[in-house]
Amino acid sequence: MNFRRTLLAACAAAATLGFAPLTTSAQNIVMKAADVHPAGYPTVVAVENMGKKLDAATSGRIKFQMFPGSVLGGEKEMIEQTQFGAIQLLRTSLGPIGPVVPEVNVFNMPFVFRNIAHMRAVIDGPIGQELLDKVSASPARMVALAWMDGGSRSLYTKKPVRSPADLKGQKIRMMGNPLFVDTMNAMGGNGIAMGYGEVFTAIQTGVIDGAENNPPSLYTANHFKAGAKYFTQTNHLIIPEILVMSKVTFDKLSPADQALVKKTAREAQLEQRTLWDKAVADYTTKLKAEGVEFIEMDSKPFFDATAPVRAKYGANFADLMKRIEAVK
Ligand code: GTR
Repeated sequence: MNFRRTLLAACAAAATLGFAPLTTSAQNIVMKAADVHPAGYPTVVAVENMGKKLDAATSGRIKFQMFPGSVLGGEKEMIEQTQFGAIQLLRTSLGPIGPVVPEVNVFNMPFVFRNIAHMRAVIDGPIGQELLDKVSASPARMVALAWMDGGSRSLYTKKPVRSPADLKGQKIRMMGNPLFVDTMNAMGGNGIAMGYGEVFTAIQTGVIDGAENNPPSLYTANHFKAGAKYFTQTNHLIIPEILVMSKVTFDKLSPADQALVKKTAREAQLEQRTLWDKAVADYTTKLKAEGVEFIEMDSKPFFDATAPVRAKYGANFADLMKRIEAVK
């Protein structure tokens, strides 16, 4: 084996084991791409396809190696790893980005979007680009490449919930961001910040009474099997997902490769949307078949109850919120 082949083999082994990205003198890069969701999930598939496109367009100089299913940690830990370059590409909810880049919290507020179509119009337009740019310009050492769809989040609990009063005394898991804990407290429950990977056992053991998420997450994370059988369609949070690259990695790319990464990321944004719509429909059917009861109710009392949260956190975003509202 000559030196170059030995080096390549060593780098490939290191990449497989989850060490630094494979970088050779010829600038070949294998980027570790990470996601909390399992293989086959819309975000995972869209990022894998983006990797295939980059591989083809660069004759193999840039490749992705996907680490799905939280194998590299929870989102909080993966955001940290992305910041110092141990993970090169991360698809995460915008929720846990909020504590790192507070400017994005405008999208993390309860009922800030009227519906999914409104959220999509906002992220596809200038405001969406402005927020991506804010992440990239922040000291967080991440380059924001694209948005993805995380649908809308609703409550799932062991006992049925139809109104804020039904949430009294119920401990509900929220993503790690004080804004979400405040949201749940305003909605009538007790918000408990916890990592996604801990939710199943916490529901099963009664540490919490429920959580909130979209149907694909409820199904693939098996939380309904832990006892959360009532899905109350509050749609209280419509939080876009975000695709970020470690700035350490991005800065090493040539301007042409950077442009290619941005272009393919944007294509992944649109591809994921189609996969997402199908996943929501499919997993809703599957959840119903598993006996999960979907409760439709008037979400206005939850909207009204969360007004103080929008007032508190929205104070920093008054103009932006008006612009978001004006988007048709
Ligand atoms: C999902 C989202 C994940 C993660 C998870 C959670 O909807 O896609 O990125 O944030 O929710 O609740 O932690």
